Amino acid sequence: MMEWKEAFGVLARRLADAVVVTGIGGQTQCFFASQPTSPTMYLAGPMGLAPSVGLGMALALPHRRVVVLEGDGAMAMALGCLTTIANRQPTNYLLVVVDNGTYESGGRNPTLNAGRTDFCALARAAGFPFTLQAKDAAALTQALDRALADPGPGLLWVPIAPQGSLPGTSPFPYEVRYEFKARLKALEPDRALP
Ligand SMILES: Cc1ncc(C[n+]2csc(CCOP(=O)(O)OP(=O)(O)O)c2C)c(N)n1
Ligand SMILES: [Mg+2]
Repeated sequence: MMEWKEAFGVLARRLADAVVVTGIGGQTQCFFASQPTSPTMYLAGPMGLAPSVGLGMALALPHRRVVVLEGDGAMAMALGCLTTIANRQPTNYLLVVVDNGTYESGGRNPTLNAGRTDFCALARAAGFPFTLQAKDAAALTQALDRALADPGPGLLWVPIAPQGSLPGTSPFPYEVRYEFKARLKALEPDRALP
């Protein structure tokens, strides 16, 4: 099974031109630790919000790929958002579900759905036009190439090994906004940002 460093290393490299939203827990910590250069909205606080925050970004920035990294536990907590995303059909939207089978950052208990939920089938049933699964680094690279080119919304399911221990550092929330804006401005110097 893929280790988090491998999976998040591929994600950080491949998502340089995308706008990224990370869900609380392993996603925010592991992506931050992988030193991405993308404009990234690192979320903290309630679980389950990242896919919906990403939907708003995708609708506001239709010319740019928006990629959401969400954990299996948080995804299971807010499954209804799949139907809203499918209903709006943002072609620039990709939802990556990082599935370590645990609430790693919440005490390492197994997720309520561990090993039994097919996230791709859920997304297809909700109305996502494509879904992919990647179990190793080569498959993840290939899947991202396709997912960043094909019209979405897409869902990419990435099973990884439980981290055992997380990097432990998240960016300060008030810094996230300024850094996000600065990086987006660097990608799009001519665009007026609010
Ligand atoms: C609504 C809500 N319930 C509980 C928590 C506490 N909590 C923070 S992260 C987390 C686990 C998240 O699990 P998952 O989405 O699978 O991410 P992982 O940490 O495994 O990468 C929990 C229980 C929270 N932040 N919000
Ligand atoms: Mg998890």
